[in-house]
Amino acid sequence: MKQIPISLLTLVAGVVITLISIWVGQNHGLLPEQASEQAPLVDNLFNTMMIIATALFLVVEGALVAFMIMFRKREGDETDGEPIEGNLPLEAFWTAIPAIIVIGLGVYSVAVFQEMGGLNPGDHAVMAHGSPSTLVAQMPEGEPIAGDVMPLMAESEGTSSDEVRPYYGFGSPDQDQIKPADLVVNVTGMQYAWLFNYPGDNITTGELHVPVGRDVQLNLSAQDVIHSFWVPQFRLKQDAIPGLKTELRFVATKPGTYPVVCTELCGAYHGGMRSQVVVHPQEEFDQWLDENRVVAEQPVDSTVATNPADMSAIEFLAPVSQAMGIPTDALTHLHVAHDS
Ligand SMILES: [Cu+2]
Repeated sequence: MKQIPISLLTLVAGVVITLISIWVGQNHGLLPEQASEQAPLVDNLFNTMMIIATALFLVVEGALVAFMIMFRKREGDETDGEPIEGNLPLEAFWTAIPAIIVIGLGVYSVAVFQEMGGLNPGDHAVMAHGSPSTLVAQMPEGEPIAGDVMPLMAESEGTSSDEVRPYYGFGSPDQDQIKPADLVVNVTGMQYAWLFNYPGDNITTGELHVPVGRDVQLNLSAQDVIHSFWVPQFRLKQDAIPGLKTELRFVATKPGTYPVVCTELCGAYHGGMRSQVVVHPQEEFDQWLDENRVVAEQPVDSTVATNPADMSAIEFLAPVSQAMGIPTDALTHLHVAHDS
């Protein structure tokens, strides 16, 4: 052991730690599957941080264990320890290394953020003229959901679609060639549900359906408090804020069903504010659109459920009792007996 120079040991340890760290960084298995074009950008950043964290852990814990063994109390040694105090080069070294790592990761994460369009708020507010996103303000007046759910959005929209509005976009894959998205969906967060509206097709659903491989733009708004739209498999998250329009763009890469989670503590039942995003192959998505267009075209009266709380017991039970062969008189009796 004494014959091997310490610098050589350090070199070997450095190489081994580097190899282990790189392996751990690629094989940690902590992330869910990647299902969007944006996911690899986030994962590469996360993996880089895992590599650095593993290396730091091994160096710090390794030094601790190695020094415990190397400088342990030998048998018969009753002398005091050496009075070592301060080492400026060493302190400068262990301050500089973390500083460089933190600055490097900061620059890298901003680069990822920019690549996803996070640093370009307002850019395509002007470009939106004539694109599907301007349809947001043009939802039919008579459509029951639109009027109730998006009053703030309608206000901020104004009359001209050319004006630059505060508009926070995220996830737009190509900021240099801003083009309208293939599919625009209006997403409304409310306590405690997500509502998805397809403005072009007059469809409103409780779960998001999108085609695979297409550029999807979500226009987010909130009805009551701040919510946050998150799909872990897409690695994308965007706040839904009352009075402010936000946007999330993504390209889903894998057909499947993924969870939509609200990540802003928005009230008592926040934990239940979950939905799904279903990524379809294109033909299947077209079929889904067709089926739901048919439903949307039904008269409003027949599709909207009545609220049983507004009905008397007789009104509520009458259709059922007829089907079961119970005379209506019996119901009247029940009603009176209940009231007295
Ligand atoms: Cu919420």
